[in-house]
Amino acid sequence: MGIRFLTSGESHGKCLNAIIEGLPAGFNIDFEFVNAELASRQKGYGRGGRMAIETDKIEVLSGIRHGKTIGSPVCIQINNKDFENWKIPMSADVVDTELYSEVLSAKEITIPRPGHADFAGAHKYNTDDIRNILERSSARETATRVAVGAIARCVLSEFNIVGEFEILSIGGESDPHKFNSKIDEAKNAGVTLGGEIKVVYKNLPIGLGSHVHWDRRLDGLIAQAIMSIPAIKSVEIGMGRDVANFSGDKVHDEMYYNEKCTRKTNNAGGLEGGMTNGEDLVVKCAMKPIPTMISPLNSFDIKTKEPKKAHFERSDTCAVEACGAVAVNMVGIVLLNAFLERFGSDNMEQIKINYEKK
Ligand code: EPS
Repeated sequence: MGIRFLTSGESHGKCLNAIIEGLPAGFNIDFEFVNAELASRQKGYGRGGRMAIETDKIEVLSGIRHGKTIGSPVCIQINNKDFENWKIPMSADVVDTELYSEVLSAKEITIPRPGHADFAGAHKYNTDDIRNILERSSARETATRVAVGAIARCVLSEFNIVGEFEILSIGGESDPHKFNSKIDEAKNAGVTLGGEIKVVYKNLPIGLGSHVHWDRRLDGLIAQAIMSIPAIKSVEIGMGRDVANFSGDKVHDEMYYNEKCTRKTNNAGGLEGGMTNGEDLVVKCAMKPIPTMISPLNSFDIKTKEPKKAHFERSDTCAVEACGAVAVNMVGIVLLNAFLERFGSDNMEQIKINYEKK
């Protein structure tokens, strides 16, 4: 069995947490690496004011002794520094609604943003205060996923498996030198921009995942993990949707034997039959523009039903770079699970023995 994890926390609550179960005993967690990944999620031109407030870092609450895992569930925490400014509106305790009526009504939201979880979430959870939905649907939650993914990658790195991401385009512009001016233009217009991201993992052993069952196919598992990232609207493996436009001889990667299997192309993106084939894993995804905009779209008040402009709250003009950091770490979680399924054990020594026999 691989790892499973749950996250908790609201965007402006006290903290974000994750409990990770199933990590093998006896590997070092590289805290510097984990915190560097968290910092990478905070970066990028076009991020809003919140990132100037936060310095995301993990605090380990359990499951690690002297820097090493011991097989226990690992509980981590990332504090929200901004909570200082939200103590009353985000209080877990009952608050005096008369005394604090001004601050509470200032934080109440009744106009959903098209493209966000606001409308469906308020309906589903039976509330007319969209704050209850926004706080958890905020992409701030992805900080915990980055931390979990970075911990997963500490195991993978012991086997030389490394991942990275690259931004392919922002707002339709694919020249990196023009990204910042594109973002400036959007910011001046009060709108937001999405973009395309590529994630690549190297040195994967052959045969992670399986062809035998739908829910063991690695491409399916990767697609689920990527699509679960807020604002992602599509995911592609290797050549992606272009496979529909060429004949088979232009799509499949011819094979040669030269001490090992080699290929001139990697259109399959490292996956055949739902399994790694020894080539680099290549995953691409598209992020939509963030729905929270200074120039808001038409919407309506869910209490009064009157037409109104959508709610605006501090936001980012562009968070594609942050999304890249989330994507590379989400793929890391899926790969660790596939790796543990193939070579797994409760402890690192045994995993290394199993791996050597591969
Ligand atoms: C985010 C924190 C949020 C936003 C962004 C992502 O901070 P705040 O809401 O305090 O400004 O910057 O989230 C959204 C725009 C969104 O719609 O969810 C973060 O840490 O990534």
